[in-house]
Amino acid sequence: MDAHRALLQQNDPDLYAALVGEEQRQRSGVELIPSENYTYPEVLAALGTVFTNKYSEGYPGRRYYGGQEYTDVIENLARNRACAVFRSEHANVQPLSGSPMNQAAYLAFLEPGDTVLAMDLSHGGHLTHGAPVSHMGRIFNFVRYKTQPDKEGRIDFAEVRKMALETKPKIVLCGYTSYPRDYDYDEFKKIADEVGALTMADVSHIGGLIAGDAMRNPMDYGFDIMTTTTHKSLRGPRGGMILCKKGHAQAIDKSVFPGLQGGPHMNTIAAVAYTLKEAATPDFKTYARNVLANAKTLAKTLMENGGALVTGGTDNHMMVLNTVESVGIDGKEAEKVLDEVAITTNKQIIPDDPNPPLRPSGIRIGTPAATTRGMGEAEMVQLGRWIIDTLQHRGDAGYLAKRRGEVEELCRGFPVPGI
Ligand code: DSN
Repeated sequence: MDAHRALLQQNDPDLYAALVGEEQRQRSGVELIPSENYTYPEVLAALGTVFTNKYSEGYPGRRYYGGQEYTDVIENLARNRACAVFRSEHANVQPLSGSPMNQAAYLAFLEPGDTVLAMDLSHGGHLTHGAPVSHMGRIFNFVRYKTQPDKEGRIDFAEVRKMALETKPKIVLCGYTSYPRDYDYDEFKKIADEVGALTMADVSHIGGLIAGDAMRNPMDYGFDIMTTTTHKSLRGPRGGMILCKKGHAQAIDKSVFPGLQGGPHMNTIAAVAYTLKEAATPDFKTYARNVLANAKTLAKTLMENGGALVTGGTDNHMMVLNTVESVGIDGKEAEKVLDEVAITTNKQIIPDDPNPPLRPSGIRIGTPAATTRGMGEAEMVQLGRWIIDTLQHRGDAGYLAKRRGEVEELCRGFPVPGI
């Protein structure tokens, strides 16, 4: 690695300077974007291996190019470990990332115009769950269920069932990027069974928390398909995977390749295999539990200090702070003020947000990355107070500079793995 870095430094100083700057940024600030994490040094090593040189269209034992004796080894390791960690009958580890992963899953079972029942974007769903601006939203007929403000932001399953009976979806889809609660997968399964639909869960955000047995696993509830990215709470390289029942294996594999993608990124698959080895350890279970404990403490501290959280708290790794209600500024401004003190969050729409997506009413905050650094509940109390206090002191340059110093001082006590 050191020799490779030295070459980069020598042969492309501009690129190298940006790399060093990014390392310094990641080390000196607190990463609270819920979908981000710090991966293992071994993953960084695997990503930089000669597996990046290899074309491997097809699957182990059935490739279109020669020279696959080692790529087959790593893809089988990744597939077998994924099945064990997620208690799944089949795994496809080739999706390049989250969007192609979900596209391949839909295209395995749907014809253009078919209906999918999915969660509304502003209520926590994802762009690839049929938002009108996504290509999937143009090809398939997505019908969107919402959370209920008068039920503390939870899903109203009577309403989901009514929509399913009316629209007869081929897939009932659950999964979220900004819903701070767990799901009742049994309820989704019952509704899907009643209308003869497949069940699909996109657990990208909580894949690591499921792997670490800290949250419910849709596969335990008889779900047909489960998708997850590999770089969020799972702490792996940027990628995606599809888990499914054996009966769907052929359709899923054909849909990923040759249906949607060409050559898989074998260096990423090597890194995924390593990630899943880590995910099966007792240490990873402790990590997953700590992510949730940290989120609960951070949420409680924010609320005790005047923060208004969507749904009034969290059951997972993230929370959505309504900044308009809490401190009278929109999420864009809040994100920027926190950036100034080296606390990284992201602006976030809230359910039925009256404001536009680039100037929404809140920010999203999560604990996977800070927990990877070893931060615990004491640090969460500190960060929760600092977040509200900083937002209240926006515009006070002296205050912000002092706070940035305090955040950087805190970070020095918690090294980033791999840097
Ligand atoms: N961009 C991811 C997130 O932040 O949740 C989802 O695609």
